[in-house]
This record gives sequence, C-alpha cells and structure tokens, in this order.
Amino acid sequence: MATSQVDDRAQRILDQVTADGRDPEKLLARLKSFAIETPSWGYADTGTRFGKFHQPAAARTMCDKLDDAAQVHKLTGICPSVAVHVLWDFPNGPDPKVGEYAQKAGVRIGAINPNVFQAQCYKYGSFGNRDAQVRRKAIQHCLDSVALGKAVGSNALSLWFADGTNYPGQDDIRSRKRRFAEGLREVHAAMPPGMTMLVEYKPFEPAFYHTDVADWGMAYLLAKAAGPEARVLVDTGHHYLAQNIEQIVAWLIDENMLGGFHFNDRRYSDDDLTLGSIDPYQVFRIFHEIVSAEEERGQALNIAYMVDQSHNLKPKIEAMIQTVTTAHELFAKALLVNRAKLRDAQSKDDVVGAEETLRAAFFTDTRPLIGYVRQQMGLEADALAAHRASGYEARVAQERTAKHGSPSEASYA
Ligand code: AFD
Ligand code: MN
Ligand code: MN
Repeated sequence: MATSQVDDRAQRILDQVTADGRDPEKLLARLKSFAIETPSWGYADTGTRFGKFHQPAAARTMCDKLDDAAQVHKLTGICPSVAVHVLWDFPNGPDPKVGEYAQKAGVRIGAINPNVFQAQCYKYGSFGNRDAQVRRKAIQHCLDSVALGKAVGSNALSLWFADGTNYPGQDDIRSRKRRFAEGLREVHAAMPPGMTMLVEYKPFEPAFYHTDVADWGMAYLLAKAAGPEARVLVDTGHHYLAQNIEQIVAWLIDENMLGGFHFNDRRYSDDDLTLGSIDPYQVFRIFHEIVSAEEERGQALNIAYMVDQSHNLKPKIEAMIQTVTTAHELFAKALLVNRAKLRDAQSKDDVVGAEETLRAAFFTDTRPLIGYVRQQMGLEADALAAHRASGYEARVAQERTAKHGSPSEASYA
C-alpha cells in the first residue's frame, strides 16, 4: 500500500473523528498503545485429537518460540509479551536464560499458564480430584508456577482446568466446587504483590458431562473465593453458540472482575481459529463494551488482551499476524463509535439510529488507519506482506530442519 494512499484513507477517518468533535491524536495514541500478548504454544506444532500436521518452520524450542513471537512484534508493534505454558516451555523448571533470551529477542514473558491437565494422575481431575494427594500435586505445581512467574517478572497467573466428569454420578459436583475454592485460595495467598490470578472458564471438553469451571458465573464465584487479586478470563471460544459474550463482558467490567481475554474464533466449539475469521462483528461488540466503559471512567481498564490459538493448517506466524492485526483493526472500529450520537439515539428510543452508530463504525475500513499507525511507529503498513517478503519462514524452516531433523510424518494411529 503506497504511503500517500494509506495517508489519504487514514486521513479521511481522522477527519471524520474531528468532525464528530473528538481528538484524532488521542485515537492514534490509543492505537499505538494497544497491546496483545501472543502464546508460546501458538508457534509450535500442535494438532487436534485426530492428529498433528507438522510444519517445517514450526518452533521446536523455547528460543524458537520467542524468536517467532519477536518476529510478530517486530512487524506489528503491538505484541511485546509472550504467554508461557509451564510444562511445555520450562520442562526442567525455572530457567533465567529464558527471560534473558526473551529480552535479547525484543519481547518479555507474560502470563504463566500452569498445566494440570496432562499428567496421568489428573485422569479424574486436579483441584477437583477427590484424592487429596492429587489435589496437593496440582496445587504445588501452581505454587511452583507462581514462583516461576516471580522469577521471570510475570504479573499474571492464568489458570485453566480441564476438570470435570464424563458421566452422571461420577463425582459430587458440590464437593468439587469446594475443593476448587480451597485450592485457589491457597495459590492466591502465595502470589506476590502485583500478580493477578486469571480464572478461565470453558463449558465442556475434555470433560463431557460437567466441567467444574464451566461458565463465567462459576469463574466469578471462584475468583471471589480465591482473593482480591483474582479475576475472570474470557476465552472467546469458550461459549455455547448462542451466548451473548459482550453481555458477559459488560457485567464483568461493571463488577471490576474482567481480568482478560484469550482471543480466537470458532464456528462450532473451541476451534481456536484466527480471531474474526468467522464473526468479527462479535469481537467489535466486545471491544465496544470495553471502550464505552473506558470513556465513561476516563481511564483504560486493566485488561490482559491475550491470544489463545494454535493452528494446524495456517503457517503459525501468518496466523498470529492475522489475529493480532484483526484485533487492532476491530479495536480501532470500536474507538470510532460516536458514543454521544449513540447515547442521544438511545435517549429517544431511536432503535435504528442507535444501531446505525455501531454499524457506521463497524463498516469503516480501519486497515488504512492501522497501516498509518504502523508507519508512524516506523513499521511497514502491511505486516503480513512484510513477513512474507522477509523470507523469515523459509529461513527458520531450513535452520530448524537442519538442527532437529524434519518433523515426523503425521500419521493416524
Ligand atoms: C486450551 C484450553 C484453554 C487453555 C489453553 C491453553 O481450551 O483455552 O487456555 O488450552 O492452556 O485451548
Ligand atoms: Mn484459553
Ligand atoms: Mn480453549
């Protein structure tokens, strides 16, 4: 995209903001300070329960993951931190070299994700397990994760539990609820000042009869039971198809209990597709609730914007650039909503007029504006094109294959 074209189209959007009586410089500043964390696991080969399809350029080591995350940050300017998964990224426990490598690469460690869902002992659950010894092991792993977070300077402990049951009668639901409250309280008490506990919910999978932390209400109650630094984490893929996610977000904001997001998209279930690939309007409405509250309060909310995706088919880094760029573009659209006009229409029960203020913002093409913001940050306007032109993927595919051998052919058992 030629600079002048980007400027003209971006300029028209900024002129409209001025015409609406708002400050375009404030809008640009907000877009430059937008930050979204990428997950280490989004750069490595993963798969579905039906198999893994390997990519030669996929990250093989923690340093590869940090290099790939740094590439996304270098091109988009909005991804300074990387969420880590404790057992996958620190198999031998805390490693100060990881923090140093991250810094050298130009990123920092973000949320710490303990893993209490893969070890054999967690077959019947972790915090919810009826066996106190298994619960102890899970709690200890989370305490170790808190210590790891302290060591790498992380300020977020991001908890997702696969716990639940597959059949009616398998275990007592109320007892499991109490076990969770007890375990979370102990972990919360061990957190250093400044660390936030994020309690993530998910309606089902891998448990198929009941999941212990299945919806926002359960996560809210458990976060409240855990302590004052616990909040709810909303994974956009963790809702039944008809659920109004922006309503959940609005309620959590109003209760000061919205800790953050795991952004992804889905057609059917927890598909972890790239953000906005299926329903961008829903993500816009979520950002609209956030920006509305921020404008009312006159300050940014302290919300952790994080990605949770790991794809089989798309090249990993291209998928990540798509997701974070879409988040940036949709956030820009939410900033464009003329809320004075919206409130005026609402005050008159002008249903169409109110809706049209949202539609006007949503249908504004903000790609030129994001391109202009990137150029102001000294970056290429089109991050995906810049990545494709960089030869990064071919280079790391060659280096990683030379170093580790080609990934084994995906095969069905
Ligand atoms: C899976 C879970 C959940 C969790 C993520 C990382 O569904 O979203 O946050 O793995 O552990 O996607
Ligand atoms: Mn998640
Ligand atoms: Mn998920």
